[in-house]
Amino acid sequence: MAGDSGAFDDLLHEDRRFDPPADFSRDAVAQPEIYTRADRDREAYWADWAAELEWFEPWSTVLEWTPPHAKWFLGGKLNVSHNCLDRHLDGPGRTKPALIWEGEPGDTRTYTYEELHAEVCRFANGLRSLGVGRGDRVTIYLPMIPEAAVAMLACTRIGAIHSVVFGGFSPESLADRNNDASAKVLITADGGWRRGQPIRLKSNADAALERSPTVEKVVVVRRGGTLSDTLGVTMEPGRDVWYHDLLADMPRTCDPESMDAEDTLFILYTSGTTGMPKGVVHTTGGYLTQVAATTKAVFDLKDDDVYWCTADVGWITGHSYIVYGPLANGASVLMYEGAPDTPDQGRFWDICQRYGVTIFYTAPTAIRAFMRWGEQWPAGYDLSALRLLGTVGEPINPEAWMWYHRVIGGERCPIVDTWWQTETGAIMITPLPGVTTTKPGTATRPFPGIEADVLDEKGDPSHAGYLAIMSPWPSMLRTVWGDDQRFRDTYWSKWDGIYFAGDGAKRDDDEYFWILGRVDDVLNVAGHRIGTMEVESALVDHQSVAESAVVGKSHDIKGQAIAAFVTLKDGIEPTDDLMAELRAHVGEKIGAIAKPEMVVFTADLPKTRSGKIMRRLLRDIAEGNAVGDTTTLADPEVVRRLKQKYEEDG
Ligand code: 7RM
Repeated sequence: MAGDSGAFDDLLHEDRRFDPPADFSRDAVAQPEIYTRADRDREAYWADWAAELEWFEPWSTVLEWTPPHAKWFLGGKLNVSHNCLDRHLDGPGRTKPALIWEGEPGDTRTYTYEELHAEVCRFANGLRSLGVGRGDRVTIYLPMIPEAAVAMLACTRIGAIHSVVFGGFSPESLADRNNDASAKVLITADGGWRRGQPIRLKSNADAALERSPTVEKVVVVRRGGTLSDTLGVTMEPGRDVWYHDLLADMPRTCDPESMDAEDTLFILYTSGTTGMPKGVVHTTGGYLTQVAATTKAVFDLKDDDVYWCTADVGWITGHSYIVYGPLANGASVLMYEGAPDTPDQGRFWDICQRYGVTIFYTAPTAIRAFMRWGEQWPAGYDLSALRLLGTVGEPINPEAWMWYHRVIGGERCPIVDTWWQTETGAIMITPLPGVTTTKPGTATRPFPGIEADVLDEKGDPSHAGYLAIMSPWPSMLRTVWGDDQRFRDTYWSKWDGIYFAGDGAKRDDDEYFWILGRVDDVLNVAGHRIGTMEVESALVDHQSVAESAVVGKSHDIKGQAIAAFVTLKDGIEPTDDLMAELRAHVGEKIGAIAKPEMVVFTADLPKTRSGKIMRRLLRDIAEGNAVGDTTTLADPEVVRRLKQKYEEDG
């Protein structure tokens, strides 16, 4: 549990403090008064943010809260693509770059707001011509190319619900998501580039489609360049259509659907403790309000900024802080397709220099990789345009924070450490860059209008315990797709009417929040959420495996790595080849990000008398720690033998 962690007690004595530079504070979008305004009347405060969007019809009620179900801006009508595109077309926004894209091989494309609007409208018309309409589900399985943002926006324009599936997921994972959402259309590409290698998305999609009966049509984007010449994809007549063919005769305007504030905007699958990933449901008005507000206030967005968030659109960070938040604010968004070390480890800094990036938002795992690669890489580039840095995805260790501040930020850029989740939709705990004194390793305070606390098991405030959100917020998840009971059980069953985030946390004397990481069986590998259950299911799916238990193990760069303890069926020999085969099997079932870093074969797993696997003890073994209390084990010998074997195997 969270409170056990000795290392974090040291953190709470962190005494380095960083005040925002005076000129930054003076010019900042968010000034201290927004805290007082939010405290005075939270609903009126959120309504002020909502009023910065364009509504076709005004709302009548700001909030209706029947725990655990919230509705925001009831009766209001709006369209997300209209807010992200059309309303910037009057005036200088028209010719401002909206998307500045660079492919991994170095090819580039830029869309002004006018051009992006036209492309989105053409695709929206194309989707309508395929029979897609309000409420239909569309799966998007694309690399980091402009068409990913275009596809998302085109869905929102016609009221279709998108479900973006990260391009690194396997055919099985894609099929599961198609089926859970009953997707009617799949949007994919022939391929994409990652670390100099082509990713064969269309062939993955073809494999998934063999068991995705609801999918009627497949739109295939040509990634272009040398890649498309070599991939040679097959198109199934009647089902598959090329994106460029579909768009060829489509008009450059398309009337946006007038959507209800509470209509579903998208589904995004995220790993949980048990079973198949949950389809987190986000709706239209509240989601756009909070992502637009936080993008503007937390990233201090100004008209001439060049904003770069390095996430993939397959994750919530890509949804909220590459596409919807920045475009709703009329920002110029940089989007990069590939890896940070291709062709060399200076790639990100080269991009920052060439495009004059001013705001840079990345993950601690990336920062730790930059640290390992060495200061000479960023030192070789001019990063003086940078003025604000952000991090998200996992707790940032103070050394990494200090390095980021000094080496990337030149000791002049405020750092916003932003805590939030797929479920929260938008940033929840964060410094305001012109207001908050930061300390390395803490996400500081709730965003104005958010009520967070640290509670104990019983729901009483505590300096160490579980992170809780005390009242509804506009961009909160509304349910789990097709499974409202799971929504209640997962997030609302610990305390009455209070949201359980699944993270351990502490508060220090300044009332700052220190997020300690997950308290459930969810791993955070390089900022990606992976359920231990998912990996275990993939392992036992292999014909040789009898049982498995998966735990997280600290990793210098990735935060956590996956360790799998596996018992084999009778008569199966534990060999190195089998180990490699099991890792590959998990890769095929879920995707490469879920491959265990280590597989340990064992004759038995430590279990309680009632048969529950004690992962806590396996964690101790994987971490090389003293093994905790084994008195409840059916056979304490199992752990002793396992620890010995583990140490012998190295
Ligand atoms: C945005 C995102 C959510 C989980 C969350 C935490 C961890 C995210 C921070 C963080 C400490 C942070 N969505 N997390 N941000 N932990 N400090 N600033 O990552 O749904 O994929 O993951 O990530 O454990 O519960 S997510």
